[in-house]
Amino acid sequence: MKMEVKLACGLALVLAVFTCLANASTKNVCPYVDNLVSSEHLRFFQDKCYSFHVWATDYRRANNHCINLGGFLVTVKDSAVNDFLVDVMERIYEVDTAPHGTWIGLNDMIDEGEFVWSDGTPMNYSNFKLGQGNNRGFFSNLAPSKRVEDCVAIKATDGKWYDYKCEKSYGIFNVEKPYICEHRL
Ligand SMILES: [Ca+2]
Repeated sequence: MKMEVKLACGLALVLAVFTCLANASTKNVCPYVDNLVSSEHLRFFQDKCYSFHVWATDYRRANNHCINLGGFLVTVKDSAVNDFLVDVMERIYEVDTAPHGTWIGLNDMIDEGEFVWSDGTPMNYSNFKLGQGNNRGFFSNLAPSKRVEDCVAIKATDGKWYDYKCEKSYGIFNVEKPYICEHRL
């Protein structure tokens, strides 16, 4: 073998090792999350991992589960993430299992009308359905205090956001929803 060929081979090997090390340090692998239906429910996108949970519960329980898994309810900071979530939801959620949306980590529990994400950041990108986020529920005959809607869900059918009551109370349905956790690597 000629010296030039040996050098070229050696250089290629060094580059391969460096490429391998660089990929390993990128850590584009989702953490292990128990109780998922299948690996399809754990997806990597950009620099984050997302776990899609099909079991329906209220907002606080959903967020607490995400925190217990080392993450929090998903933040949707731009349309690329919104599109990604809808794409996965269309594949893994039957329409009948999430007709009233899937919890995302957005709420205005502390200050009405001031929506904040579960990581504490303010809402700079919004994708509410026209007229949603208005704190008013379907049951407009209820007393104002019972109409409060402070937690937000996304629907796979249109990719839009809707505000709902965070927890179940008398006369209120559909507050138990599937949810998506975000895991920063
Ligand atoms: Ca509200």
